[in-house]
Amino acid sequence: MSHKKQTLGEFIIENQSAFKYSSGELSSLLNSIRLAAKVVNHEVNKAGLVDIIGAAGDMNIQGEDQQKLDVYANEKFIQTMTKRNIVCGIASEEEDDFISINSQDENNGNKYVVLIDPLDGSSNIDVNVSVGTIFSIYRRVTPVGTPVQLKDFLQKGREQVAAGYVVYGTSTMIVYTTGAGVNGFTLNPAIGSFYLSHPDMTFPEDGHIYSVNEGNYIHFPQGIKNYIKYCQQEEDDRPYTSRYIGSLVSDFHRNMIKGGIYLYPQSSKNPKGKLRLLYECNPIAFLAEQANGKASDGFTRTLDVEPSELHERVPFICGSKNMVEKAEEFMRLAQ
Ligand code: AHM
Ligand code: MG
Repeated sequence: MSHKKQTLGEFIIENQSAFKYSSGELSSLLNSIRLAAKVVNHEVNKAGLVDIIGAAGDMNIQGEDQQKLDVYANEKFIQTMTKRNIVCGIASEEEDDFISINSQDENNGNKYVVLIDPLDGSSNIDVNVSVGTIFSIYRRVTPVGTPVQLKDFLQKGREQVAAGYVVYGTSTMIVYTTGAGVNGFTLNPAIGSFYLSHPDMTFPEDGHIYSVNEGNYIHFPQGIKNYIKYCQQEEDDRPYTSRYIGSLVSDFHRNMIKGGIYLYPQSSKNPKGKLRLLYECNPIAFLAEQANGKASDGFTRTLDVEPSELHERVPFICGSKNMVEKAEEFMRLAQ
């Protein structure tokens, strides 16, 4: 028996009324992300074929090599979102400062700001491993019709109205939340449409996978070292399985489906961790909580952290609720 699958476009429209501000603007914004995702997907898929991979020669603000596809994805998402009159500002992991849109136009009624990591895990591109796009959407806090300000972007993660990611994997998927659960849509490349393939995604409460860059082990805080040893112990349902792609979106996606924990802690090398609060941790934490999982820095809920700068980094622990709570317990005990 076959039945018609719902497309992402249909799903966005049907669920528009459940959104608390109940306007078509957020739907239109999600649709523009859907469109840019398809364009970027097309380019990512060709990465091995055309001369588009490799460092573009620029350094981003974090001092890392930018890959050409990062630049491409950054441009595509910014262009696509700017074209519709919904977004008043965009901050990107690849841009030093935020971009103000239509700031000279007093009649500009745009209410939303978007923070985006256009191509996360891009060091994986030249070895044909999955990468992702992560996005986070807020209502601006300054008056509509005025130029957007830094404080519109420096909101706590719990103020997000929507967040999601695109994973360019064996299949390309968009997974997002508007605060009413998490749904996943898979691209049918033959038709060019995303179909609802993973309705109501939830983390199993417990899991057997831990994802961490163990090469940094000696630099980790004692609580994390103890938790990793706990994962490896032969007791009860342990040892757990270690799985680390080094691409946050892919590691998170797998853990949400199978049950697991992702850790990028602070270390003596990176005292604040590596991941960015606004572009990576907050959107992923919002998705995690909406999927019955948890996210923290080991002590504080990620969504409650007060941001102080655009490119701020934080330690990040995220995944199945019981596993995150166990890791937090180890952090407390080692204090
Ligand atoms: P990026 O935004 O520069 O791509 O860095 C973020 C990525 C995450 O996707 C991934 O989980 C992490 O960096 C991997 O870092 P490491 O190689 O230090 O383990
Ligand atoms: Mg990133």
